[in-house]
Amino acid sequence: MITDQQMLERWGGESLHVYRDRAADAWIIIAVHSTERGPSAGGTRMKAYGNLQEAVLDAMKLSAAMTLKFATVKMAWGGGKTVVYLTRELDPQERHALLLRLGAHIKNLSGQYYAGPDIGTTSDDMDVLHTVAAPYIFSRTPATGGSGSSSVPTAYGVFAAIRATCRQVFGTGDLEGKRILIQGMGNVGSYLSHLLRSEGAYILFSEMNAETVKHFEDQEGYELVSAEALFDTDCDIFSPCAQGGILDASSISRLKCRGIAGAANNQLSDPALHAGMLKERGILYAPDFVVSLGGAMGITLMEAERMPYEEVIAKVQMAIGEALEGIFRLAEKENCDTVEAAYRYVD
Ligand code: PPY
Repeated sequence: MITDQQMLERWGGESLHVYRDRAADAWIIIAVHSTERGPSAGGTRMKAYGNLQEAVLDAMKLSAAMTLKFATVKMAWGGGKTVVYLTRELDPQERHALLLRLGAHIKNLSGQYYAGPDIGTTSDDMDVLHTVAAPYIFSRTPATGGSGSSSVPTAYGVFAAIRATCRQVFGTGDLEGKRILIQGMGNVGSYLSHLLRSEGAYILFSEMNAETVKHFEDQEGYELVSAEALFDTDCDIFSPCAQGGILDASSISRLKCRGIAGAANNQLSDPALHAGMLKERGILYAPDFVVSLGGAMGITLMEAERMPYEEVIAKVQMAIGEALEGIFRLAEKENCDTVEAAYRYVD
């Protein structure tokens, strides 16, 4: 058992705000990891957790990942994240009222933290938050002047990361005939699959939602991989684009891929330990906080810097490709795993 003090010290963040929301039987956690480079920013995750500790830990880990994302591309932002831990189903009015109360908490932080959407929230929810927490809300709907979902810049970033990973593993970034296994065909996974296919890649996918499975099997002709077979399937690149924490000693021992590059946050259960295991198995791991930073970069460039969309997409791909190239080179030179190399690269 580690103490709360040890937990907070290991996290290394600045402030952790935990609010009890009695009306919705929910907990709101806002983790401000760093404001050293600039205000903190990060999405709003709304979902059920097993208990409060799990929810708080998730907010802490996700906010730390945001700091790394912005630092990798030297942007003047820091890491923050909101977790709304739901303990029961809410009807639409209750959910709306909860969002307004969350907005008041964000407003109270006076610009230390800027929010956007994440798992469980949408641009429509950002419109609601904006009514009470302007100007600290990103990714509103285009109808109200926002940049909408960040899934497309995120997908372009993952696409660039897969190319950079292939270049390192196979000596060429040519994706023709490469077998890419995507876990999770949500907004990012599905957009990514189209980018990859247009370059001649062969797409395998795993997905929980039956309707989505049917669409991608029947309409797109992708190869379905069952959840049980996910880690045992032969592929060139495995791209986790669903939940975090999927890579541990057991799954890593089964993998039959040459590289990993996906959008999910915090893919390694224990980054220091599991990055080493992947290295030993000869699997090139593109650190998730680099692969997935296209969303954060896209949102802040479009909304805070008003950069045109096409320029943002080009910049996201360039920045992620360059960062991974630098990280892979550093890992080779220092004979360390890629997560360690990424921390050194960011420093
Ligand atoms: C993420 O990349 O995980 C994010 O949360 C993206 C983001 C960045 C800035 C504001 C809101 C969301």
